[in-house]
Amino acid sequence: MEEMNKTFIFGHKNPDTDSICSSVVMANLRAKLGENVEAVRLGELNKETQFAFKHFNIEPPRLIDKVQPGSDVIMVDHNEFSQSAEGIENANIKMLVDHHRISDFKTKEPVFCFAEPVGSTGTILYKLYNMNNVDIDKKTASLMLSSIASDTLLFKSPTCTEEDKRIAKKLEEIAGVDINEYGLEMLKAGTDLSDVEEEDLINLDAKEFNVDGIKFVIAQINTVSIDDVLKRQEKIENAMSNKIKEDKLDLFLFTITDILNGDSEFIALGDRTDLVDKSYKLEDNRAFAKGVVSRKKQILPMVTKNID
Ligand SMILES: [Mn+2]
Repeated sequence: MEEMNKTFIFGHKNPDTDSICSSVVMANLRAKLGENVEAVRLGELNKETQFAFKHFNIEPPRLIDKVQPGSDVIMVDHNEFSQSAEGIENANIKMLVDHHRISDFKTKEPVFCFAEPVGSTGTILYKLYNMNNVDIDKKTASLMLSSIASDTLLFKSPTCTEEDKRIAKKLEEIAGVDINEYGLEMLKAGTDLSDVEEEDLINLDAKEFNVDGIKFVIAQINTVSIDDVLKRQEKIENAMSNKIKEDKLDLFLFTITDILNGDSEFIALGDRTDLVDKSYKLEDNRAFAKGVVSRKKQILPMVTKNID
């Protein structure tokens, strides 16, 4: 019966560091406010996130695969149902904390929404702690810092705001961590993908979108060498083609992001590669995108603009 009163808190499928850290940070806050909550996750931890939790000696959340009808949930770091838990349509969504476009988000009951166009969900959570007069402990600050460092690529992403920078400074003091030093180590830990099979590589950080009946996936991986990843182009393309067939996708856009220089290389497959080609001329199914690092602020708007 206890499970029935418990609120589950989770980020998106194929979780990244911000999704995992934010569910734990939000769970800490709700627990301090006296609520029965548990942070859970909707997928495996990537290497970057594993590094963060190990570094600060924090237990990562438990894996779940679906939510039961009528169960109480809090969504963090996402709102699109196609990126959420199986059964989300029939859950009771109590709260949303997010920094993405709002799309296909529906609730049965009135809902608390905390959404801002800032660099990470961790940034919004910092403000929620303040709003509730709850002190931020060292571990919580470390997780918020990890969120900011990861999602803004250490302040290099165009999604990064002055607010993220200001809050990161405060968190550095609480956590006793130099974000530039720690953040680079964390980002680099996430780029060691040599032992990841191509089938998994394309799903590590993949998000599905539905716009005007067009179903597409934008996946992204971080690297310190685009050329290294391109050595695997053929196998990556095979995996992408299989995924396109399986999920009936119109487009699969795989993005290889150079975290040191802040550029990306696209690999695009599917019937609607024109949605990329209109902006970046594809040759051998790929194109170099200078200064492009953000899915939400650069890549997704490019695709949707080309749909119109
Ligand atoms: Mn995020």
